[in-house]
Order: sequence, then C-alpha cells, then structure tokens
Amino acid sequence: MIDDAVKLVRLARRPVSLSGAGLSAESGLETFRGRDPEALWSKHDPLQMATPEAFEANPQQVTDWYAWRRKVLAQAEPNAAHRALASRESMLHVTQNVDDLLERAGAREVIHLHGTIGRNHCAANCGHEEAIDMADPPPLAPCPTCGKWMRPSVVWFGESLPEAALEGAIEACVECDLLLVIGTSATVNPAASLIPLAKEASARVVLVNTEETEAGRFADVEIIGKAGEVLPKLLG
Ligand code: BV8
Repeated sequence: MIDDAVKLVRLARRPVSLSGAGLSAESGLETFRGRDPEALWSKHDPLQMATPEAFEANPQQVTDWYAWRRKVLAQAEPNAAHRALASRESMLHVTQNVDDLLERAGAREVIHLHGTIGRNHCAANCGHEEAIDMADPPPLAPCPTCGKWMRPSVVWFGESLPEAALEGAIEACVECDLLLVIGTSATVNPAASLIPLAKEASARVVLVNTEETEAGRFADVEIIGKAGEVLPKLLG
C-alpha cells in the first residue's frame, strides 16, 4: 500500500492535502469522532458546544470549552505528520482543523475551512476581531466596539464556511492531480464533498487513517495507520 502511494506522490505535479482532526491526534489534541473512546464530542455534546444556538443559550459554557481546547493546543507541538506535510513546499494544505500546528510545522499555504481557534471576533459581526493568547485564553468578554459578546473565529455547525476558504479549497481540489486525505472521518460537509470532487476531476486519491471511512470508495490507495508514522514514509 505504502509503495503504491509513494509512487503516486512521486508522480504528482499538483498535490493537495485535505486533513481532519486525526492529523493532530498524535500531538495530543482529541479527535471529534472516530473510535477514540476519549473523543472530544463524547465528553461534550457537539450541539451543546459548536453551534450559534449553544453560544446564544450559554456563552459562558461555550467560551470555557474553547478556553480548555486553547490551553491544550498551547501545550501541543506539531507531530511528524505535520512536519512531513510542511516539508512539501509544492503541496497546498486544506484543513478542517482549527489549530495552527501545520503553520507551526512550517507549512506556508494552509486553507482553514472551519476557521481558526487562534482568533476571536464580535458575535454580532460588527467587524472587531483580535488574535488571542492560546496559553492564556480570554474569558467571556464584551466586544470593545459594540458591547456584544466576543466569540471564537471558528465555523460552527449550521454556519456557512468562509467563502474565500471554500472557493480556494474547491479550486485546489479540482486542479490537483493528487489528493492526500489525512485523519478525517469524512462526515462533515461541505469539507467531505471535496474528496469526490477531486476524484471526479481525475485526481488520484490516497487516504491515511487509523480506520476505514466512507471516503474509502473514492480512494486509489487507502492506508490504515497513524498519520505520524505513515506520512514521513510517504513524503520523506
Ligand atoms: C454548512 C469548527 C451550510 C468548530 C467544525 C443536518 C442539519 C444541519 C446541518 C447539516 C445536516 N447535515 C449536514 C449538515 C451540514 C453540517 C454537517 O456536515 N453536519 C454533520 C455533522 C452531519 N455542516 C455544517 O453545518 C457546515 N456548514 O454546511 O453551511 C449550512 C448552513 C445552514 C444550515 C445547514 C448548512 C459547517 C461545518 C463546520 C463545523 N465546524 N469545526 C470547532 O472545531 O470547534 S467541524 C469539526 O468536525 C472539526 O472541524 C473537525 O475537523 C470536523 C470533521 O471531523 P474530522 O476532522 O473528520 O474529525 P473526526 O474526529 O470526525 O475524525 C477523525 C478521524 O481521524 C477518524 O476517522 C479517526 O479514525 C482518524 N484518526 C484518529 N487518530 C489518527 C487518525 N488518523 C490518522 N492518524 C491518527 N493518529
């Protein structure tokens, strides 16, 4: 499997990576689903946390959940998979992850489909936004400009993805000749739909995941293994 995938990587002229929470799992960040008994959602009902309605209903609890995730991220380091991806200068990275580990590993071009946990903005979209200190995340606070609450700059369920990010990701997946899909259960849309899109645009698709997923039906090669172990072999 790995040898077949190495050949496809070597042949690729326009490679793109599409990653999910499994890419950051070996950095100690919990995944959202999968068979991980400690999965993030299993501790917190996602609809209690990552939706505008939940923030509206309980801004303190949602803010506390993000403060906890930010502190975990502040202690985390990029793992071998992030570094292997970042070592490929010609590769464009599309990620569902809201962490900055690919950038910290040196990746230059990263498209964040679901926003970033490293910033807050005014929940009323008055325009005020700010970078936050992950190690010392801000408590629930009013927007200094308009007084409404500040919120994390991530995309919640039911919210549209940033247009530029989605357009950039679609263009990348249509143009690419190799889509390297890492650590995603392929259950969240529109991100998951990028995989069949690339396939239909005659890209080769390589999956790296510790389990089989729905995306298997689009794969030229499906490698079952840890991203931190497989990617250095694929891209090293
Ligand atoms: C939208 C940011 C238009 C927040 C996230 C019905 C009702 C309402 C909506 C919908 C519906 N059906 C579909 C939808 C659309 C919905 C959706 O897809 N829902 C799903 C759950 C059914 N999508 C949306 O709402 C999107 N917006 O569509 O706008 C719209 C507008 C109005 C109304 C409707 C639609 C917005 C989606 C973005 C949500 N925000 N994150 C935050 O992070 O706090 S999503 C969240 O899930 C993360 O970003 C995460 O990346 C993403 C996907 O999960 P994965 O990354 O795949 O992670 P997961 O844990 O699932 O899988 C990890 C995988 O890694 C596993 O397979 C595991 O085996 C593997 N793994 C583990 N360890 C390793 C590993 N692999 C390799 N190595 C390892 N070491």
